[in-house]
Amino acid sequence: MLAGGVGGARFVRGLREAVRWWHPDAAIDVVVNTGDDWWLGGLRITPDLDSLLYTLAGQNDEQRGWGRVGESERVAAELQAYGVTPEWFTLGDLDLGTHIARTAWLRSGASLSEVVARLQQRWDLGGVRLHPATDDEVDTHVWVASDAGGEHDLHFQEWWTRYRAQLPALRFEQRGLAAARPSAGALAALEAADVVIIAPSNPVVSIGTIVSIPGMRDALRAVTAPIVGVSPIIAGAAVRGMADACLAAIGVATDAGAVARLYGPRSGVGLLDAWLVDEADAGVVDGLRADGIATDAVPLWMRDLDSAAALAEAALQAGLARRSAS
Ligand code: FO1
Repeated sequence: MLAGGVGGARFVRGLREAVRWWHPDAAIDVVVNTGDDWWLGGLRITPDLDSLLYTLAGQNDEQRGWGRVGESERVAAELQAYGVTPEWFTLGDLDLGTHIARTAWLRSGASLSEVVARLQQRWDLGGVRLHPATDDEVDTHVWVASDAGGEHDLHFQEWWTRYRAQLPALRFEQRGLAAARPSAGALAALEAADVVIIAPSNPVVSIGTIVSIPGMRDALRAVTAPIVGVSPIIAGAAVRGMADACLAAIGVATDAGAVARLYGPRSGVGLLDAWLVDEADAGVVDGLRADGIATDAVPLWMRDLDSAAALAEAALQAGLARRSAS
């Protein structure tokens, strides 16, 4: 799987359940977006990797959608009193344990992939292996208009958590992208895959960032496995997060068909062999099929573990059907 944070975490939890029930000898590798990552208070924060780690470990705060369950904020209050962290970005006490461990290992020379492997050794993720899309630092910055005319850039986290993506984004910039390369774990996972699933994550700043890493698109197009995507848009609205604000920034409609065309058919220069939309978007199916993307309309809402598992199994079956077809 390719995945971002919260949408990706729910889907992976469903996929793990589907694998437990119907494919018990299968393994799950997740290539995770690292574009949301940033340095704060001298610590390297990796939100999407942590969303997946905590969710799969059963340690996530389901209500807030990020961070640890049972969290406290004693240290955060001190950090904010010193002005080391802004009031719009909170590092909880338990969460800080993860950031301090990660930063200590990075400073001792470990790669982000090694850090992720060590972090997940502590928890039982039920057979799921997490891989940062790249071990290189590639922070997403968002360019917005300045009050006095002109434009300036914000780190993605400020745009996302301080401004809730309400400042119109002129463009996104993955800083450091040119020098980045896919992680070895990500490439190995793609090569070994029977099916590659693109999770219903943010198509611009999560999936888009993963695919924009030099070499990643070619690696994806070269896999022998079928690639099936799950729409992050249902009936013209983003399921979670602010995918609509991100799509608007790149001039793509907030529409299940438009996102499939953004990814593109693999028979062209794109990534998709198959695409799943919600039944509410059944109207886009014929057009996408005509464009070479095998599309089906299935229930896309992940309300609970069972519905997430059913969706994940539908994605697996859509992929496997393409494998026999190709
Ligand atoms: N999101 C917020 O809306 N407010 C926060 O204070 C906040 C803190 C935070 C700390 C660590 C972390 O891993 C994630 C955190 N997030 C917070 C969520 C984060 O912005 C999102 O998970 C992703 O960046 C969006 O995919």
